[in-house]
Amino acid sequence: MTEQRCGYIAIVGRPNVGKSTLLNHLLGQKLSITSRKPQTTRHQILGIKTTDSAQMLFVDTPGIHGDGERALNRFMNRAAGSVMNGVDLIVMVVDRGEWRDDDERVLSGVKAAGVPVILAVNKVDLEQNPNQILPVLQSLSERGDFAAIVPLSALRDQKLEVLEKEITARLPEGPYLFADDELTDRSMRFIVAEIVREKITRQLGDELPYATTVEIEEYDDKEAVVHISALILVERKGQKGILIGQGGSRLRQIGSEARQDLERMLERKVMLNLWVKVRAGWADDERALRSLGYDDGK
Ligand SMILES: Nc1nc2c(ncn2[C@@H]2O[C@H](COP(=O)(O)OP(=O)(O)OP(=O)(O)O)[C@@H](O)[C@H]2O)c(=O)[nH]1
Ligand SMILES: [Mg+2]
Repeated sequence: MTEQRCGYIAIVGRPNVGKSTLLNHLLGQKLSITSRKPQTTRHQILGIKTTDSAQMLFVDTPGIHGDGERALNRFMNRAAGSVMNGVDLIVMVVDRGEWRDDDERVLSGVKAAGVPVILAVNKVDLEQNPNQILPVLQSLSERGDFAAIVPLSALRDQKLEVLEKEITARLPEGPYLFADDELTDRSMRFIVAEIVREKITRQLGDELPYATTVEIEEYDDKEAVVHISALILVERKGQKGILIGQGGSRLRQIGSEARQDLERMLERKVMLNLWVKVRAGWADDERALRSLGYDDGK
């Protein structure tokens, strides 16, 4: 019998490099929300992948970035930073296209963590000329002491098995910590709130998603139909208007897309009620953030 391995792996990187996409594609199931916009992920999310030889406990994190003025941004940076302490391995995700100051910032946090680091060079599917990849990998290898460097495409499922092999080889030997059918430690309420936020992020203009958070007021799955009420908090009255849209059309669209995802996930009919409320300053007040379920690992 082969020895079983089990350990925690932090997925870190600057915003928008594809961390959550990588997690979902490694799991073969959507767990963490994604979008074209940077700073989509706000919370740590545990995704569990169990095979015959290993249990990989992946922690997706918010993108680390230099602009930490608002309490929400500070929370997100701290949440990502604190994850790196206490994991067995780090997968640092970068975009094959460019190295930015924020990558440098991530790298210094990663080095301080003192565990092996695998560099995942993502979005290689966007490279027209395959000959361009080699020099990119060469220059990345000079930036740090990486246990392995794996060029891949999370979105197109390319070379994910190579990454998985590199990860498994570096996990400590030990018994599995979760049942083999468990996907996450997050509650369904949390996942519902995230799915609603994903639809808002994907549908609305650049500024609005950052001013928005979602709170689940009711989650009742005792009947055949799952009843869910979600409250969308925004910061200003004008934002409420944009979110609701002409005659309620925008909110209906968001609700209908979220409901379809949820019905697929739960394999049940879902009744989803969405409400919008103005709560000024929710993103600036650390106490308010904690009461909304934001956790920075402190
Ligand atoms: N072409 C291409 N696009 C990708 C790939 N991986 C991710 N993307 C896209 O990149 C964008 C950002 O992906 P996310 O997974 O949300 O990125 P993230 O690093 O989690 O971002 P934050 O949570 O905001 O830090 C989305 O539009 C993805 O579809 C890839 O391998 N190839
Ligand atoms: Mg993300």
